[in-house]
Amino acid sequence: MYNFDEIIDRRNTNAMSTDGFRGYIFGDNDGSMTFPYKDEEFIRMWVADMDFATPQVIIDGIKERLDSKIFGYTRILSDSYYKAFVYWCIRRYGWSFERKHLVMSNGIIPALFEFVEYICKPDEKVIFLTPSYAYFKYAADYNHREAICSDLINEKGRYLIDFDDFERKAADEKTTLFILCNPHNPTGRVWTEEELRRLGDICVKNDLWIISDEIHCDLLRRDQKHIPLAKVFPKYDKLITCMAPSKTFNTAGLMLSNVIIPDEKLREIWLSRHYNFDNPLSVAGAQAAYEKGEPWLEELRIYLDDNFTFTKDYLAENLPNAIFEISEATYLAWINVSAYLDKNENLPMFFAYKAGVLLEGGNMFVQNSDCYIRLNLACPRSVLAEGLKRICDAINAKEEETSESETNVKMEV
Ligand code: LCS
Repeated sequence: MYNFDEIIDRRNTNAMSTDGFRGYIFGDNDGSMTFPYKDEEFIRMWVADMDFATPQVIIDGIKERLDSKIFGYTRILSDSYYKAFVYWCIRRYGWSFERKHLVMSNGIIPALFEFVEYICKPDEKVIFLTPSYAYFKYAADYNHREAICSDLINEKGRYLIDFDDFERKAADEKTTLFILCNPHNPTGRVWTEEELRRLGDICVKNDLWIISDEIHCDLLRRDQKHIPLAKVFPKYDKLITCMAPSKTFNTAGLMLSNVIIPDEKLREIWLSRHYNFDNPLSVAGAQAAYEKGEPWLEELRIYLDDNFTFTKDYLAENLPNAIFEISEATYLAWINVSAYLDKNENLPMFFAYKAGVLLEGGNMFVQNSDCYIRLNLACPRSVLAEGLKRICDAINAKEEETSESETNVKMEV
């Protein structure tokens, strides 16, 4: 019913994906870097938004709001947004929360930056699991709090939590905040109830605050089930949940995220210090998404599942020594290319120059991520096919070069 194969030109819309990659990936803020590809020739598999059209029901919701003609200061004051979102959570996750616990933010990242300041004293530390979405670390860095990493263990492509390591680090009395990515970016893990319970028990025992960043929770493979951490620990008030329509419905630019703060004191700090206004178009779009976006989402998930299968098959045939398991959640593929590329290789640079593909990888994910590339699969299949072909061709060409030069050296000897 929905056309996920449609190619939509995003240039001239100020899209990060098409026009912002130089600064974000390569730190090239004045556009002086040159590549063997024109900007429009790149296959873009980097920033975590989608190349699919936002569902029409959202666009219609925004249009309807446009018709009311005035866009003055706005804050979610009526019950209707809460109802739309809480019913979404009840339907999909069997979980609900009180209306007064819900506050809004112009994004989860700005909320993380604020929470680290509100929660941690200057000498206190923030812990998270690595590899990690780098902004977890930036939230600590920005506030001059120490970041503590607990490396996940990779068991043949499936990531597991090193509970002994996590427990030891959580027991440090200066560690006061755990930021959990549930489900996990970049590995794509959907944490099981048992894993969540073990993690949560360690936090409760050590009296840690927890932020459960659940921004990817709607984007699961179809055989998976998301469990909000707050559903497992309904009585633990030091647990903040973040969710958003932005990843789910491709509306990151509308900048509206849900933050659920059960603790009254922290909520009061938030309400007194946060800039508590919302964009009226974003509110209209988000409400329409939660009320009417589900059929679109279910079709999207089928398309994404197929993109993952396509990727798995393509890599098995063309890059057999890459280690890759289909992500349980997100539209992001996390691939180990250590059989082909050296740990000192700058991966985004290699693939931009040699393949004309924009991707993220290596130390962009804090640590425990050497030789990994992350591919955004939320694109039409024809684009995905071209991106994978270019990636595999670039690696295989490098392999041939290396073996040729090895043969030459042997012959010279
Ligand atoms: N939290 C996680 C775990 C994310 O992956 C992202 C976006 C955000 C928060 C951003 O939330 P916002 O402030 O937009 O509400 N992830 C991105 C990524 O991996 N690449 O580009 C964006």
